Amino acid sequence: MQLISKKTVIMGMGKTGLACAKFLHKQKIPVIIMDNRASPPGLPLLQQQFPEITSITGKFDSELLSQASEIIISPGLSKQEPALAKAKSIGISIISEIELFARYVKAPVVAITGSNGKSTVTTMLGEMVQQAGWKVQVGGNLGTPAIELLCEPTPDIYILEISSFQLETTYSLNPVAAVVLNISEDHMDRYASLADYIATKQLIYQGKGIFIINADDPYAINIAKKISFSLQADKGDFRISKQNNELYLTKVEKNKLIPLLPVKKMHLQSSMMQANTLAALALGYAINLPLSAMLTAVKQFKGLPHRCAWVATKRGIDFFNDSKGTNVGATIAAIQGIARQSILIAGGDGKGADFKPLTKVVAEHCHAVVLIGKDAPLIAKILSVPIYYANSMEDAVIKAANLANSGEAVLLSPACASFDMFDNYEHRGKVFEEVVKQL
Ligand code: UMA
Ligand code: ADP
Repeated sequence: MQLISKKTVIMGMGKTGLACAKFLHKQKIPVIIMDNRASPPGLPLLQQQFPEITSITGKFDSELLSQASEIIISPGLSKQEPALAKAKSIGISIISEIELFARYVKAPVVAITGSNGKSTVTTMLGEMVQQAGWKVQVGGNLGTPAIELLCEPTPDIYILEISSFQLETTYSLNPVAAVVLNISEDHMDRYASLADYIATKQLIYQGKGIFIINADDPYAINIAKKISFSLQADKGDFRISKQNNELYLTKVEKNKLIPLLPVKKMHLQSSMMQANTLAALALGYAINLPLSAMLTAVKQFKGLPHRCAWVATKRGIDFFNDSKGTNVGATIAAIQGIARQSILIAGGDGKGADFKPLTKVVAEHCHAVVLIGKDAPLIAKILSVPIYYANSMEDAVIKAANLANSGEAVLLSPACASFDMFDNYEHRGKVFEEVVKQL
């Protein structure tokens, strides 16, 4: 294709690509959008709303990419994408949608990343900000693309969940506060090594803001101007301490412990929720939110669907939906959080993960595991408890329900992505819940 004048090329016609096209079109910046899938999900809407925007499907046009003024790449695509080689070799700028957002944003931004807990902390902090009476826009990897938030009236602050995929090509976000919540292996089909994945996550610590560090995380970097959080009683600016035999969310000021709220006042009290809450408090403190508003939001927070969510009790067995448990670290946290004998339903697309860290925790808490999906055989290899295979979610739930005893739990926490059997993790969680309700 011959370009008349240089244009911005958007790669990907999913949520991100569509939102970028819409935003740049509004700014009267000429764009072309391409996707190597024959029928990408955003195509019908694009053709309906913006018939004048050129769209190319079924392939990436390298020639056209090498004539672009700039390339905006969707998070599902890596900048190592072979079609980009020529454009890269001649120095064409390749940016994420978050970088585009950073160029236009007119209010402070809080940026949240980590392997697990991002959506929970992003949502909880959003509720704290609202509780304080500030205007807030919440989005990013959570669901609504950041660039779409710029089409709304400017708030007092933006709270963004940001994935490692988005960070790869983000350079000037300059958040007022940022956190890497934790690191556990994920997306090993995209990164050359764990070190590469960690380095990408740590790109969130860019600019002049206040950085929040998880003092319990062995991979947390040591940087100046930081606020730390920890589940231990002896470290962290925000930590868990024991007062009169009761656990408290605690703040440390000038070496003095200031108990903020008993953990038992939280709806969800697992250690992962304690860590997420401390992180949200540290972020809120960094942006000067009043403590009372933050604690009211903590008390009201009921958790998000598909994250260790109780579904039903049938024949004395509790069923939990943790479909968002898409990596090994999340599944370990879910098994420990349920804290009783369970039948685990796991499996799907493991994204190149090493499942070995599951062996011990499963042996301690699960007397059987039901496996589904593409990487079921890989998970089976590392387990020491009896294994049952299922070829559908219905089959898995029925098998798990038959294996569980009254007083135990059935936990769907796949440690894998869902795309081999379902549209996404929400679809997987909904199917699980429907089958459970029909038992
Ligand atoms: N794809 C192609 N060809 C293309 C473009 C995309 O095959 O030309 C494929 C990708 O490989 C991917 C899928 O299409 O499998 C979707 O990719 P996308 O970049 O178009 O995705 P969007 O619809 O724009 O959604 C993205 C995030 N998706 C990914 O990072 C894969 C959404 O996070 C996010 O909510 C949305 O932007 C708004 O910011 C989802 C996710 O799974 C929930 N994120 C990963 C995670 O949380 O672990 C990082
Ligand atoms: P993310 O957006 O990072 O995927 P979510 O808040 O959606 O995080 O939670 C995803 C999964 O990770 C949940 O299913 C839950 O079991 C697990 N999880 C949540 N918070 C933590 C944490 N702090 N540490 C480990 N696992 C967690």
